[in-house]
Amino acid sequence: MSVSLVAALILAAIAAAAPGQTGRAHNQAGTVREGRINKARKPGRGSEKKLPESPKGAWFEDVTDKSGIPPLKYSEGVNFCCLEGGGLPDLFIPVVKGKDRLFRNRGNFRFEDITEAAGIKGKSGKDGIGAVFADFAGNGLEDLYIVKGAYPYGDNVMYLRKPDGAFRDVSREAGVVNRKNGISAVAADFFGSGRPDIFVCNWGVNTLFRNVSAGGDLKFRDDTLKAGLGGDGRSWAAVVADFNGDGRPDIFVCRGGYGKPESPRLYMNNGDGTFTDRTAESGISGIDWSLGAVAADFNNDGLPDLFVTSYDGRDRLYINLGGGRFRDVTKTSGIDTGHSVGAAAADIDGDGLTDLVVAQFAGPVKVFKNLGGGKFREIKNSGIGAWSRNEGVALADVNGDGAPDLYVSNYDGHNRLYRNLTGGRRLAIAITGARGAGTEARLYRTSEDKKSLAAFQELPGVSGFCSQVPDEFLFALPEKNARYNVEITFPGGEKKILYDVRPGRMEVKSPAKGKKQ
Ligand SMILES: [Ca+2]
Ligand SMILES: [Ca+2]
Ligand SMILES: [Ca+2]
Ligand SMILES: [Ca+2]
Repeated sequence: MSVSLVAALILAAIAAAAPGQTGRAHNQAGTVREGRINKARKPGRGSEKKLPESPKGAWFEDVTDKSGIPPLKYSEGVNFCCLEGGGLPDLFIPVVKGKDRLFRNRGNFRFEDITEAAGIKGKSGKDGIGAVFADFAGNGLEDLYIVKGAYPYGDNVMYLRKPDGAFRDVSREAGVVNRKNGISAVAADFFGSGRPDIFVCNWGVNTLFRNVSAGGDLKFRDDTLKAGLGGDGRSWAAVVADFNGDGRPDIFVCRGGYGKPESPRLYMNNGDGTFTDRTAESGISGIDWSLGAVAADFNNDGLPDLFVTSYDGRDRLYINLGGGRFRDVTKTSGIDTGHSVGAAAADIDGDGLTDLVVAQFAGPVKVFKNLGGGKFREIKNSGIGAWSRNEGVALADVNGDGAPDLYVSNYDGHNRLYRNLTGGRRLAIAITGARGAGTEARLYRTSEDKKSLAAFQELPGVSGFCSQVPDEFLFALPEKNARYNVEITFPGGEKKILYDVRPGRMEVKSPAKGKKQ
């Protein structure tokens, strides 16, 4: 089935799911007016006389129009990545039925389109949906893998980044063309080799590419069947986290489609090159069609929890109980979204608790403040425009002040960049080097002889729907008089401890070598 057909099906779902959807919009005076979302509105910002302006107390301010990022119709995923490892996050947007775009972050929320200069070529008739950056070659530069799931099936593209900044197409030499109907990919060092591997979500059998690169050349081996990941179905997106706390990155896969209910799947990493499907005993159930997921520790107990979007029903929040088991707490959580695509999690308001952004296709993007104890409250004056048909979302510190900013991808061209207005005492730690995804950080609050876990984060590589966040930890340090230490654990088990951290932004390099393959 083609991507165009996917889009058509999604649009049909909207017509059925969201009649009379209402929303909020803000006029220039900053007052709020209620209104009906005009689903027939044409994309493009040229017709927008009044820009959305955030009301007093809003969490976000729309900074799109000075950002240099144009309206991009048919964009779905969004990838934030620091192309040189450190620095401010750059932005890549795969565009379905269009040309993929790469934007360089020039600071102060301004981006420059460097697609052509970087050598990124959109192949006509081949649509990009999901993509993933990772330092596959291990030389400190981020390479790029784009999944092309169009009809007829496109060839996936692997770009190796050269020291002069240009990307070179090495898809065939690297062995990752993968001519299947792919949707997205996630990169992580699954086997502790020191080099990121790739898991591709396809409509059909998924693909695991093991990174067997040597020297400066990229080389991957299809280990799907050997790894036990050969199940059939329709997969959309995957997230990686160590869900059972054994130090090895596991895979959660979102699946399903019209007329064919398919449960998402949780694959636990056995540590010997294989995975085992543990969905049945995990307690994750009740979703027939999941599109996106975000793994984040919502209750600060050191275990990654899961928020899963459902395209044909209510989204779900699962709290990790340990040992690979989860509890569905959706009903008591205060999160009321559904028919959604993307999601993103970070401590947006800096109070020490991880908040949630949900991109509904049938309605607006909603922001939920984490109140603790598994409860959330919707932030009504989030500052986010009221458009529906939202796709991927990602939270990243675009301006380097430590507070997570937001990008929303929208199928109708209302893609927007939002600046975080909440302020507060923030610590950003960018992880450079080849081993970002799967790296964990524990923030401890210390006083006299006591040490308590204040927050836990694991770099997910990709999150939500076909989207990627940079390899950066964004912590709040809410108590001015407290002392905070950060313990960073890299894939493979090496640790670094940062004592008495202060607000600001810093870079930490991941150890270069991993286990022998
Ligand atoms: Ca694990
Ligand atoms: Ca947790
Ligand atoms: Ca918060
Ligand atoms: Ca920021």
